[in-house]
Amino acid sequence: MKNKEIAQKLNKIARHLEMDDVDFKPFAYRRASSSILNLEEDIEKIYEEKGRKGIEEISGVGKNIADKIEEFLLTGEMEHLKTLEEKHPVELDELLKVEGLGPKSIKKLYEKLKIKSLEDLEEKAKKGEIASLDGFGEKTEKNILEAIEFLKRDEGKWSLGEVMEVANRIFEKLKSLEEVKRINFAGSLRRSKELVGDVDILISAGKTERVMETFTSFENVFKVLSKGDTRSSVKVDAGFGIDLRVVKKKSFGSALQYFTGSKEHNIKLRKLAIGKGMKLNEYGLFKNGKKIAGKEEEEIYSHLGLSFIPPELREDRGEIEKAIKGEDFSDLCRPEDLKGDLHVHTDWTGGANTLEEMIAEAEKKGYDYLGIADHTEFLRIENGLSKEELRKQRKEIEKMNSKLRKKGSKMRVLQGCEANILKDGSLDMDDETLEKLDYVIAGIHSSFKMNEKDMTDRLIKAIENPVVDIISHPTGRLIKKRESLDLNMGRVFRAAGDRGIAMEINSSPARLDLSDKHIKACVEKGIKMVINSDSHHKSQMDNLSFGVGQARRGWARRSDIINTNNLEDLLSFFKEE
Ligand code: DGT
Ligand code: CA
Ligand code: CA
Repeated sequence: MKNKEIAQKLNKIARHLEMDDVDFKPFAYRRASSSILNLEEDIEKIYEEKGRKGIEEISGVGKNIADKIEEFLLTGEMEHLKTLEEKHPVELDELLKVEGLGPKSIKKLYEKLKIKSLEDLEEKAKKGEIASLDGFGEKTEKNILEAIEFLKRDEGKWSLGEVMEVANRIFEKLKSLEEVKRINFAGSLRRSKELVGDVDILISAGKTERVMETFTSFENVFKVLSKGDTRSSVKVDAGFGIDLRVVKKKSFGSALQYFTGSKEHNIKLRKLAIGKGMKLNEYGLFKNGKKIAGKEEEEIYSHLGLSFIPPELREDRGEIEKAIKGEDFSDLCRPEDLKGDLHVHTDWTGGANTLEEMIAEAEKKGYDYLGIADHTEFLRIENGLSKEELRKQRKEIEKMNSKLRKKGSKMRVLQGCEANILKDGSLDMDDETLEKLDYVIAGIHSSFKMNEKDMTDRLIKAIENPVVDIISHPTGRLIKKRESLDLNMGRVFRAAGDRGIAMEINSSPARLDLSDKHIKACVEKGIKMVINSDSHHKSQMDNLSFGVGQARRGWARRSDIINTNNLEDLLSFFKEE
């Protein structure tokens, strides 16, 4: 399937055209790229069956872009992109990772200072050469250096968004093999850590030859680091590693426990075993030299006198002490507990899909409700809605609801919005308009650099605004890209607790905001949260599972999360606080 590769190439063309300050075309390339990325059919197959016409029928693909796609399908090359890359010989992907740098500034840095790579950038910034460039200045130079430091901090770590797709595909492939009796993710991935060093997969299998062969020859494997009977390691083209271990069926549970980690959790657990005159390792739990557990993970915990500890909690953050006392963790929030999503965008603003398409997707998921939360006025780049447009959208949503009612669907569509918290803490929409909505989300989308006191005051002013029900992505961090806003979270949470509003757990793998630690703080303070996808495309509605993972890591129970409620209770939450 070449869809992804083509989408990436078109996106690259868009960036290069932006470097040259070309109008409109970048937008067209980007739209075509995203529509191909989200295409369900294989584009090669479309071309085979319907030829050139089939390509032009893809939404967002005009004649000009169809030329490029056809050329690539026939020759494996895209001449236009090559020419652009020769014109701007910079490591664009790398440089774009630097928060604050866009295609145009990258071009300028190349033309004026011959900066091609991150190393060049750091070197010139340290020498103070960037500050003296027209349009950059000392502040920008300082920000660039900070952004580079931030990138280095997370070097060698991968976000769940970066690994999950390939990890899942290889997992499914292995699972489909006849020899594979049991299979599980282990390591930090199973614990749903926001950043992972590598992916660990554990298997029990009859014969291992074909299992290892399938693993090391998987299409995304870029390099085989080691290959053996019980363990193999590879690196995939996206850059991260995958470890596969094969163990005996009778010790699958203890191996899963061991290889899930964390190391700190395991060390404490082993000590506990020793204290009880037992021995714990990846082969099993032993007493007086006799194996008393090993086949199932649950047995390990129960034989140690503990309640079962879900993987997401295994970080030695007090979970073992609680489990000794018999704490029941079975009501931690699960994906299937969510009855709806309250933060999705449509093509009325920055989203890719229509209202109808988003609703159809939510219905398919069996939701009780879907909350539309498009941007409001201020966000021009996302085409934020005006008062009048919000009113018009309301009418559309009412129409949709009566349609749903007519066909007997239980689902209801709510109208919210994602208002912007301006620099002074006020919102970019009047109260009267906001009060007419079912609920209001407010979030910070601009002026990210403010000192702690001002930034905290700003957010608290929004929290204390009576029309606000939810604060979206409260800390504003972007994983591996942008540091959190400078906030005093203690003060923020106190204000949220006093007003009784909900803090968002934004499930976008680029955000995961609140983070697990902040979620735990909210749980301890009794602050309610909402797990939202912030979808800009219908396929992103699946991202809720990432948010659930973080919620579980933060010890959040079903009752801490407002979108586990049915519609009636949810609406009364919005009325109450
Ligand atoms: P990562 O990959 O850095 O995100 O973190 P993990 O937790 O996935 O670590 P990894 O892949 O090195 O090893 C997977 C698990 O195997 C780890 O969570 C616990 C277990 N493990 C590996 N090496 C050791 C060790 O030396 N001692 C102990 N107690 N456990 C280990
Ligand atoms: Ca790992
Ligand atoms: Ca590993």
